Amino acid sequence: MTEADLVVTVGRRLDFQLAYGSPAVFGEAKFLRIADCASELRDNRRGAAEIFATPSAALDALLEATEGRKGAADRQWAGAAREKHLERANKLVASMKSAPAGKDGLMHPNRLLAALREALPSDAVIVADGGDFLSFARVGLPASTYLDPGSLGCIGIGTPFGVAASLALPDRTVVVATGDGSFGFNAMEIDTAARHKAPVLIVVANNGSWAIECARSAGNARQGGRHPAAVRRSRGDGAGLRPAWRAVERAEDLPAAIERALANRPALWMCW
Ligand SMILES: Cc1ncc(C[n+]2csc(CCOP(=O)(O)OP(=O)(O)O)c2C)c(N)n1
Ligand SMILES: [Mg+2]
Repeated sequence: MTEADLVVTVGRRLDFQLAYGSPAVFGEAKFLRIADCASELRDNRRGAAEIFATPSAALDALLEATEGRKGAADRQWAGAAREKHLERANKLVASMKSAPAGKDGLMHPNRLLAALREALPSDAVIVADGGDFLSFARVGLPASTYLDPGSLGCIGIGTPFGVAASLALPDRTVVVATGDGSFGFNAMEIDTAARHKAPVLIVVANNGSWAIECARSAGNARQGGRHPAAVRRSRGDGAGLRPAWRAVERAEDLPAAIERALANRPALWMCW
C-alpha cells in the first residue's frame, strides 16, 4: 500500500481497515473513487477523480474507454508484491496449525481457525464476530462470502447474521466464528435458529473475557486514565446454554467435533 501510485476504491469506504486512506499508509498515491452513494465516494480522503455511478457501469465504461490501449502496468513490481503476499499467507497457514497454547494452557485461536479451514467446503459462508478473535478470524479464515461487524465495528451481529444467512442460502454451509463476548450480545438468537430450523453452526472462542477491551483499558490505566469495566472475569462454562452446546477443550479433538457439529445443525459449539 505504501508503494501504490494509484488506488481505486470501488463501492468501498476508506474505513479503519484501510487506515482511512491515511497518507501514513498510502503516501502520495492518487485515489480514483467509484461508488453509487456519497459515503463511499468522498469519505476521509478525496479522490483525484470521483465517479458517482453504479460500480459495474463505471467499470464497463472504463474498459470501453481504454480499449485498444496497451497496458503499462509494472508487472515485475506487481508480481513481487503478489509473491510476498503468498509467501506470508502460506507461512501463516502453516504456523496456525501448530500455534502453541498460551501460558494459561488454553488453546490458541489459530488452532480453532486452522481446524475450521480444513473442515469447511470452499464455498462456505463465514460470519466472523468478536474483538481479538475477530482480528484473528479476519486474517485466518478467508471466505468467498464473508460478513463481519463492518466499518462501524458493531459486535453481536454474528449469530443473527448467521441465522439469516443460513436461511437465505440453504445450500451453503454457514458458520459463525465468534468471541464469547460478542456471542453474549445476541445469544438468545439460538432460540430463533432452533425455531426456524436454521442450519447454522456457531463456534464460540471462549476466553472468558472481552479480551480486546482488557488490553484497551490496561493501556488507559498505564496513561493515568480510568480502568473501566472490562476487567478479565472468570471464564464461564456456558452452563445456562448446556442443552444447546458442545464443548471442545483440546485442539486434537477439533476435527471430529467440527464434523459432528456440521452434521447436526443448528449447532452451538464452545471452544477453550
Ligand atoms: C455494539 C458494540 N458494543 C461494544 C463494542 C466494543 N467492543 C469491541 S470488542 C468487544 C468485546 C469482544 O469480546 P469477545 O467477543 O469475547 O472477543 P475477544 O476480544 O475476547 O476475542 C467490545 C465490548 C462494540 N464494538 N460494539
Ligand atoms: Mg472473548
